[in-house]
Amino acid sequence: MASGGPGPPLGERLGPRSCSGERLGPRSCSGDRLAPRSCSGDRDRDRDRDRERERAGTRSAPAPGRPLTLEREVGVWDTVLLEPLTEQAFIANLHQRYKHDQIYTYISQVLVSVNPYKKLPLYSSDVIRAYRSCSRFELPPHVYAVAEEAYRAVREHNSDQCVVISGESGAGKTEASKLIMQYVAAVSGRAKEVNAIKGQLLQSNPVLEAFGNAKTHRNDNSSRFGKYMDLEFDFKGDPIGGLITNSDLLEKSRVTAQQPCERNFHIFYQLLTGADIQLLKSLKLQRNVENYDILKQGRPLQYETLDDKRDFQVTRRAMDILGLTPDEQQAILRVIASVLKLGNVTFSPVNNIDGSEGCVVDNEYEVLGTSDLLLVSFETLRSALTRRLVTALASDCGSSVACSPVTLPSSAAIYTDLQDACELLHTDTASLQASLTSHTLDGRLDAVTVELSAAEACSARDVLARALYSRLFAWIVMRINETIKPKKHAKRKVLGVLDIYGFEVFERNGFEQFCINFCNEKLQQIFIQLVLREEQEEYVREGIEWTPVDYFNNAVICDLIEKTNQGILSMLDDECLKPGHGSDEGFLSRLNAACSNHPHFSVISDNSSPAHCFRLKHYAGDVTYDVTDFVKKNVDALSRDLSLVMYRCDLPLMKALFPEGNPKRVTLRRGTSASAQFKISLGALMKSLAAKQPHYVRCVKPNDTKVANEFDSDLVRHQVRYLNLLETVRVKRVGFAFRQSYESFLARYKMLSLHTWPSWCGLAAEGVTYLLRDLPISMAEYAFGRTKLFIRSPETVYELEEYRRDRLEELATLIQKTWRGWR
Ligand code: AOV
Ligand code: MG
Repeated sequence: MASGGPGPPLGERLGPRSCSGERLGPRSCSGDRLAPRSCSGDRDRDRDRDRERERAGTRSAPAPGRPLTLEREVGVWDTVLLEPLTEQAFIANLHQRYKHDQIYTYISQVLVSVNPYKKLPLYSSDVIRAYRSCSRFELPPHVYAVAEEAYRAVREHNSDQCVVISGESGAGKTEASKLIMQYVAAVSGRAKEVNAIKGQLLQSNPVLEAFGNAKTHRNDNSSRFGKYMDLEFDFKGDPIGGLITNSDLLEKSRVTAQQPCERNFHIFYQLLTGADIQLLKSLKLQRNVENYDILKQGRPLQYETLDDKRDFQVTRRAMDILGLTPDEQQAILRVIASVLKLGNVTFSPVNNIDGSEGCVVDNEYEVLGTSDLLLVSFETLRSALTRRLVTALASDCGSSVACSPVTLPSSAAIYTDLQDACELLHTDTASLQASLTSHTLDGRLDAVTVELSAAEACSARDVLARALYSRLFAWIVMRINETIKPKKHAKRKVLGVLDIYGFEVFERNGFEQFCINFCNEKLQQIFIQLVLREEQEEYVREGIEWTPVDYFNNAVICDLIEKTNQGILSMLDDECLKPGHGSDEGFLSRLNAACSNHPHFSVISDNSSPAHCFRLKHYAGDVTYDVTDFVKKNVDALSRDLSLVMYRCDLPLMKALFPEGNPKRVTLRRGTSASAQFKISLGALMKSLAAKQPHYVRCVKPNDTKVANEFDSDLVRHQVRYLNLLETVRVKRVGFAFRQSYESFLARYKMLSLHTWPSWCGLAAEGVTYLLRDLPISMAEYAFGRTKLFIRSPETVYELEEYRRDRLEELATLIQKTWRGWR
């Protein structure tokens, strides 16, 4: 196949386009239109001058109204132009720019963002205006430019887009995703109805952060769920609604356990600190955070960077804007309060009559003693007390002292957390107490009740608390979706924004880190597939001259984790299917036996780590996982008894949270395991991303201490390596910005040449050759593949679009004139 020529020297080229090859939006900064064959020579010269200045680290004069902060750029904006291209030079360039608060740098269409850990004057409405009116390469790199490009493609080319934001925990993904949403909200339509929709889309963030974010070691506002949000637009480019996919990816184990220096989800602290006394009273809560076991495992409980009191007001306001009624909000807070209360319930072992170990809810200890004293059965007394029917007891008591008010426990003394939880959920204490301390085993013919040990009851309590919280979170997402879903049934296009929890390594890494890091492996895989692999494969397929770029493909790690029947997740599920759900030790020995020879798996046999661990060599580094509780967390099964009790609660919300508790829907089938559900959700997410044209933001964390103005080169080097940034530069600097089949190209631009206008009857590739010859575009700018035309720089595409627009205007004027002449 013919090639468009050898191409300009590397330093002369502007970064090419993202991976999938769809069109990029045109428009010049000044708004001037260019006629074909007229001033393109001047434009080329201007562009070359700009590129020269850019390489030297200076810029052309800012456009009128362009904010001063954008003027003095340092280093190289687009590392495709970096010479020499070495890892050291790449990092030095990021560092130099970071020192001058220039946190954004391009690798062609990929944006690299270094977390500044301080407020920068980069996000004003002036800056938004500047990016609104200029094309990507006319202003310094910015997350707004990525947002603009994606939004423009939705609006002008009617194609679905997504922005994939990745990077490790604390690197700035969530902030970037919010900036993208803010940008789109600022530049899209302003009609009253549209503004209301935009308000709701933006207000979903504070609610989701309150319920889905928490303070961790690495980030004081760490997302503990994977969020993918589709913003939906009508044909004019006005937002008409959205859809949030939460994909069962909430780190629900945090509800009942947190590591030192970490906290539970923000909403708990917000509620206790920010609610007024009446609200607290109605929820049976006290203000003191210390009173709740599930909130005080991590310590300290308050942090300067978090203003729980203020944030509670923000959350409440956002819920109002999202149309959650006062009753719905009260129900949500009742569930939150019930989780807090449930977390305080403890159990003590007792011996059952048959000698086996059972347990009682701790306060019942007192009841047990009292029942002896009153010569009344424990069950009768407990049932009377929990139903507050103390006076009705008298007739049942065998002891004459029973009627004495001194010996009868006052209702205050037996006022337990369990009872509070039940009152909050509108259920009776006896049923919940029974289903926490015993378990019904369903045989084919009859059911047997088995008493649980104190440890088993604690576990049932935790499973219930996690189920309450995670199902509430899913319900809130569903409820927000109900509000933001497009009201019109018009044809719509979407811009998706993916902000998922980042890769993390702690001193102790459990099931949660394993899931989070697997999720990041999958995201890395999508990046590799679309940016590094497919792009290169396409050049080979199309016969374009090409020097392959090597990179590490993490598919091997994804396989190790998710391969059907042989992957780590399958082995975990197999272990959980064993009678009694198997054990962590059983799971580890399966793993060690099956994976010991895998290059990314290490059996831990030395003394450096505990024996119940295995190590994975992830794309982003080695992580040692402790298998303790893997099995339990994977099963995470809520007993049928608890589901039934929850479904029967009189709080209407509970029917929606525990539909499987409906006696009519009772099934003996095992539920899907946590890891299997996670895998399914991830698969769906990846499929949805792959169906859209992606834009990438790669976030980099400059230091581990979360402070401004500190650039730890070693830490950055590590991220540059695993994010494949240098490989991306290599692929992009010899690549092409744009590719399109000859047929589509001809259909769009045929009016630009008299050879092809109004129609072309020959081979499409031939028509394109004539068309390009008639345009003032350098041959070095394009190459002919087998089925597609490849164009090197986005600017050429912008120019083509401008030519097309001018030509269409000319044709429209001509038609009008002719029409008038006829009349
Ligand atoms: P993450 O989303 O990548 O971590 P965040 O977006 O929450 O990280 O950023 C962490 C913190 O860094 C924020 O709370 C801000 O204080 C600061 N930050 C990030 N980006 C900017 C910016 N552009 N300007 C100013 N400060 C910023 V995690 O959710 O933990 O993976 O699971
Ligand atoms: Mg985040």
